[in-house]
Amino acid sequence: RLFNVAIVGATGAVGTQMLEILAERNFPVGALRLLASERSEGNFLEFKGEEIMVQTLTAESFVGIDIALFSAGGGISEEFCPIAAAAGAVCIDNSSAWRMDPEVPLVVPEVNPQEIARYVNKRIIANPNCSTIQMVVALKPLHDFSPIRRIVVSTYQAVSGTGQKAIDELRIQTGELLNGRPAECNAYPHQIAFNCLPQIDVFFDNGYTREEMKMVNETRKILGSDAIGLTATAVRVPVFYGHSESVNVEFAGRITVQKARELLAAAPGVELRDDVASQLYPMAVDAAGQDSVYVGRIREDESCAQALNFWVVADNLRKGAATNAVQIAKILAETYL
Ligand code: A2P
Ligand code: 11C
Repeated sequence: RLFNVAIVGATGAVGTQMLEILAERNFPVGALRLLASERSEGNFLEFKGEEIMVQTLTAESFVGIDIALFSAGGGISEEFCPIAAAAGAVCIDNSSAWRMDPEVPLVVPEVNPQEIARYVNKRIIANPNCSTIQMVVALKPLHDFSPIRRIVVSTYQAVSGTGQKAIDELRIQTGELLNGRPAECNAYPHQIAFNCLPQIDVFFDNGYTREEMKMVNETRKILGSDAIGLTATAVRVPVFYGHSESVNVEFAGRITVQKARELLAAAPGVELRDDVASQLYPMAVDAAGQDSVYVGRIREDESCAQALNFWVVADNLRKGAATNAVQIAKILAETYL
């Protein structure tokens, strides 16, 4: 059976990846509707060699649609997911709008695919934040072996997480600064080229950013445990594609480095890159364009008997967003629709 698919935000950094991944994975697409703002009306995007016209998103856009993939920001998802659901579509939403709604499943297929069944509540399935997805894919096999007590994570996040305008800004600022001209800042409050910004999204009253609190709350929901302690520092770095993370994790029992390597080597969606003798470890430049979550630099925390350190990297637009959404769509289509 073929499924009629809509992509909301089809022209964006994640939307274009969704289109590519649907084609790469040969998703059984019937009709394909590409939706964006009226600025893009009439532009064409390619799908499997065919040019498809982008249409303006309206309340009528979802008639006849089976699966709607959303990635046009939280405000659009908040307004249009219920409209799409009422029209009969199941929404897979990449924004943060619905993630913490108790009736909406928050799904990473390698971790909690069974949650997809709960799409029936609101006909919405939430795709987690990119930095959360790659971390939980790596944590899941370890957590199954010995439950996690506490996580301390620091992120090094690519500008593509912000969207196309930030990708352009890093490129332009780099060129301007190398040519001795001043950098103009629009996407971020400060220069991002040749810099690191310890701020991703807005600050809350507790001094943490929204990105940091997403990692805390989403990780607990996906792993199904409010007992996990978690603290995060999220940093934007001048990298185009691929988020990197330093993760320190304490377990209920000891996990040796060898055991962690064994568990991760066998885990779905994970590729182990851990051989310091040959300077092999995960890097953003290698993860870009790939769908795996890369793990390396696994070490026992010498200051804490039951804790490990590791480094985890993934393409934030692919496994962190579009690939995860298409994986959910595939399970939904094959099992539930
Ligand atoms: P458009 O290209 O027409 O502005 P990114 O994350 O790369 O910034 O992409 C955001 C995506 O969300 C784009 O596809 C953008 O379309 C889309 N978008 C932004 N605002 C709206 C809107 N009001 N209605 C529909 N789509 C929108
Ligand atoms: C970033 N993680 O890298 C963000 C982008 O909640 O889906 C994705 C925001 C989200 O800036």
